[in-house]
Amino acid sequence: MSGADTRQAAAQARITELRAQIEQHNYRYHVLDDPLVPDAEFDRLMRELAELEAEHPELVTPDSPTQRVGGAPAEGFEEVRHAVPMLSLANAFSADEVQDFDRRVRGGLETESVIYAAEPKLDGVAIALTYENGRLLRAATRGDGQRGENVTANVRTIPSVPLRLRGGGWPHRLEVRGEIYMPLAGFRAYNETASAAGEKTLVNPRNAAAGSLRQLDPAVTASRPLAFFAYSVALADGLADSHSAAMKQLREWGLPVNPEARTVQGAEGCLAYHAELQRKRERLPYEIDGVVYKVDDRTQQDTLGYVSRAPRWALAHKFPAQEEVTRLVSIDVQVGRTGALTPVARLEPVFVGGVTVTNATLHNEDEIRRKDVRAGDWVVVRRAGDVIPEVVSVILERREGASPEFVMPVACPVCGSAVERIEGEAVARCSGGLFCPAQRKQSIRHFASRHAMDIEGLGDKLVEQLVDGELVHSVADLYRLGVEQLAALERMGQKSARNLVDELQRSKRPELARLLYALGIREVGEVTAGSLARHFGDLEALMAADEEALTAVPDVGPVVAHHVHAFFREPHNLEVIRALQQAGLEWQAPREAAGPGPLAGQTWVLTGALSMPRMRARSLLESLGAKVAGSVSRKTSVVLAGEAAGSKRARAEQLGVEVIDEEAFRRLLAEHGLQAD
Ligand code: 9MJ
Repeated sequence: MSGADTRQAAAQARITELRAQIEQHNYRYHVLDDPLVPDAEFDRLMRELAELEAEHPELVTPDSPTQRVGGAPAEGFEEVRHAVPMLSLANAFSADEVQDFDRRVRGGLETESVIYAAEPKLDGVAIALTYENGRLLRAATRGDGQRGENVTANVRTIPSVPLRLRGGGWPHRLEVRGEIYMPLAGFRAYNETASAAGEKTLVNPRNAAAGSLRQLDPAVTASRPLAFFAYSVALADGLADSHSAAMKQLREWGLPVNPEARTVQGAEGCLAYHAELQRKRERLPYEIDGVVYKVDDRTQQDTLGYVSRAPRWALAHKFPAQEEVTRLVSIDVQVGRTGALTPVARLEPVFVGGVTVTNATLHNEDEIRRKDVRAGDWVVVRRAGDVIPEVVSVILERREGASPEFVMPVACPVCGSAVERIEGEAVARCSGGLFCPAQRKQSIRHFASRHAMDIEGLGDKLVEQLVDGELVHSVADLYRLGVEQLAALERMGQKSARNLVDELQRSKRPELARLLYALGIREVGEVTAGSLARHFGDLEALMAADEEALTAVPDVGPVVAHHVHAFFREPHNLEVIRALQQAGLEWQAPREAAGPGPLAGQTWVLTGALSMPRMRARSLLESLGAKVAGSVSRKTSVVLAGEAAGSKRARAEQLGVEVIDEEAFRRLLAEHGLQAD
């Protein structure tokens, strides 16, 4: 063999090895969600392969991982006829409809109970992938179900779509169907970069996926963060005798399958799954608009067959829509705890996100301008999960004669004080401070709230009466309220008055961090309150600190330092603190100041979805003396793994680091007298 031949043979061997390694890493990352190596190592392998292929262009093959983006922009998309039509799904919106479906299925099969495969319903673009001898040959959109478009060049750029199947035993021709979608993190990151560069942003993840696939230049598609989940197999006689087994097989061949998929029994199992996914919805890394149930057994599917263009054996059970259209009656202005004026849309009642909504936030004046929202407009209202409903956009086509533009009032609508808007800030504020009854009411509500002083029984209506009736001017006055005084108020009886006075008594020994949070200092949330309490140990030291001393506290920057400093220079605030002391409040020094916490010396890592905010888990751990780190190493003491924990959990298990779930974490907190919620 000549020297050149030997070099080429060596290059070929290394190329084969690199491709296999890269494919393995892709599989671990996209299918198993459990990467073996850091991104940098993966990038290094890709670079080495690209360099070798550049030196030996004759060794490049179309299914090499370097060849995802290829060719010049196309003129248009060629039409593709689907050998097996791509069907749509029948929809259901209620439990009754799901029960009807199950009844029809059982009737059709003459059986008592049916096993269903249940999976999330992604809202993206349906796609058919054809593999021939394990190689991706073609990708086609659904189109009208009979004919779609050939978007192979674009789909090849999606990293989670394998160009070659893993393992073996696949049929000569395999057609896999599934959904192309844009994960939320990618959608947000893309928009952040685009908007910083002054480029057009993507409207929502669904449109983004559809628009990205319809690009004539595959390089543009490649720049969009798309992903793929497989959810059915066409043309696969004898592949597997159930849907769930077919999905398992696809996963082994390297196709990503949704990890939330389950098999369930009967309508009851379906409905429980629906409820579970609805709870999980906000924590999933992609948008879903419902769940899909499919009769799992293939023979049973064939028995049931099809009606018009949908299978009788499948049902899409949609979640309540998160966006609806209604009429905006008027725009009011609400005053918050810190005096922030928030424009609020009063709406004609509309059922959205599972509840009737009559008010939605418009955020601030600039947002109203940007969206050009006017009284009388038809607007799109969004309510997602527990998030406050908001006005997303105006349907300008439906505007009949425009109302005047909204202007922020120059005087506070509640107390009449001047409204100020600092240059460069989006928020306008009432300058009335605690003179303003609205600010007073909100600060009392905040003081009593669960994560602050946790005073039960001090609801909105009661606070309203206390402030309007001049019984309470500041939070300190709460501690002077007597049972008889409270019992005389509307909707209060002796018993609830007594309970509230007891609650107030009980709240007189708060931890310093809770009290700091309860005082409602601007920009001081629970975590910052915890840091301040630990750093200074007592209130007097904190009150005496200058801005420089404050910025020495972990997590405290100049803005927070400024607000904290200003708060303790305001005579009214000092008066309230003295009055609280006179009323008998004694705050407790933070645990660390009293000695090292029970978890001192431990390093914890949080991963996966927890039912409490991450920050809360973190501050609870810190209050017990633990440190919280971002990545798992041999030095990690414990990994707290929430739902859908992925690579960090795997790494911990690999290193033999203790992994606990949320339930165990809550038990540990309880042992140390802490409550998570
Ligand atoms: C979505 N969109 O997530 C199906 N789908 O099955 C799932 N769509 C489907 N299955 C047969 N999970 C036709 C459509």
